[in-house]
Amino acid sequence: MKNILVTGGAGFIGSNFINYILKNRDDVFVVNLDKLTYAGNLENLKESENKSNYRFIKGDITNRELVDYIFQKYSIKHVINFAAESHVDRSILGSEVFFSTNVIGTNVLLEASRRNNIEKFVQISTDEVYGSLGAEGLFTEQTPISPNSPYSSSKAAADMMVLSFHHTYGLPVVVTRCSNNYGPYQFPEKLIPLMILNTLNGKKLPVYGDGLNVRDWIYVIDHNKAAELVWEKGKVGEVYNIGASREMANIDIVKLLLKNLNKSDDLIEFVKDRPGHDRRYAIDSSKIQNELGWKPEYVFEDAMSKTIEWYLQNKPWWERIISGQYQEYYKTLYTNR
Ligand code: NAD
Ligand code: TDX
Repeated sequence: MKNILVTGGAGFIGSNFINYILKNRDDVFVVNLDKLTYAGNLENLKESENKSNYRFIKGDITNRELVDYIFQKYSIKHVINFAAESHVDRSILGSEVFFSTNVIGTNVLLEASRRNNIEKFVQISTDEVYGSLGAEGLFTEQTPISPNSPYSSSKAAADMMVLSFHHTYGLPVVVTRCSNNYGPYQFPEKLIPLMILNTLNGKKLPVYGDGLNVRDWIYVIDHNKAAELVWEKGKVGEVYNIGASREMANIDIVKLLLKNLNKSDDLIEFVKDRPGHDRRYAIDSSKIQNELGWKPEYVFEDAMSKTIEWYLQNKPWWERIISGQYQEYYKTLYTNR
């Protein structure tokens, strides 16, 4: 059995990771440590919550005593750190919690990992640490770190710290830097679910600036399969970029969603730009493809249709987010046991 601590496993990517790994393998024991911030939703994990090789612990990765207790109680030998404050717009409104969770929290996990002789520490980072591209070029692992937002600078600081723990202490770490994800269970503050829900609710779709900022989109399961591979096969001390080579301007994503939902472009409203808005992200993922044999499996058009369909079929899931009821699910779940 591999005892893994998955942090932030009630968020979008972490919950998809846990559901995916528990469905596909029986050699893992997963402890999910999540603070259940506004972005954490235990309803994402309904298919996993009763499995015997899964435990949920509500708690903060900055809590040293709790983290130490978990490492010891569950003999943790692997850490996959998804926990983060993840929304750029929120980091612009207030950065403190981004540095607390993304930097201090990661430090707490690294120190506990060091004390407990772990076998692998996977830091789930982001392409945003590289800053912004012009019209040409791709981010490689050699691209200088040049973050532009409080969010991306907190993630960049964490990356540097994680790599330094390998250099200094020989801690077996790996860092992944993935592009923009889409799929089920994404919190409706991010572009794709926000635009789907606004369309379904007859609201305007706020496109920042000229709508020509470009993001490189990947289906969440492709990201999670890459993370699993990097965890098991990634060379310690290394960084792996993850991306599916599907660049799209924001306005084209929004128009695609409207077309799929049979609604007119009149719902689009151009609004004031995000301060410091990065213009373009695009990933060169040849390192993970050549060295670890990963490649994206999902075709963008199919996975995007599937994602839209998921939001259409799972209205109660997002209605409970809008009403705030999703935050009560934790109590229901744990008082019934
Ligand atoms: P998310 O905001 O949906 O989920 C984050 C989770 O972390 C939530 O469940 C939240 O409750 C938990 N959390 C926050 N602070 C915590 C703390 N102090 N202690 C314990 N748990 C805490 O984020 P996401 O989109 O799933 O992203 C997951 C990771 O992937 C992040 O590290 C993010 O930087 C990275 N990433 C995201 C994307 C993307 O497109 N969403 C792309 C590349 C990398
Ligand atoms: O209402 C909106 N209107 C709009 O035009 C929102 C929410 C976003 N946008 C634009 C801003 C970006 O150019 O859409 C693009 C995507 O925005 P987000 O969904 O906020 O994602 P982004 O800022 O690109 O960051 C995401 O990808 C990298 C994740 O939130 C990060 O956690 C990840 O590291």
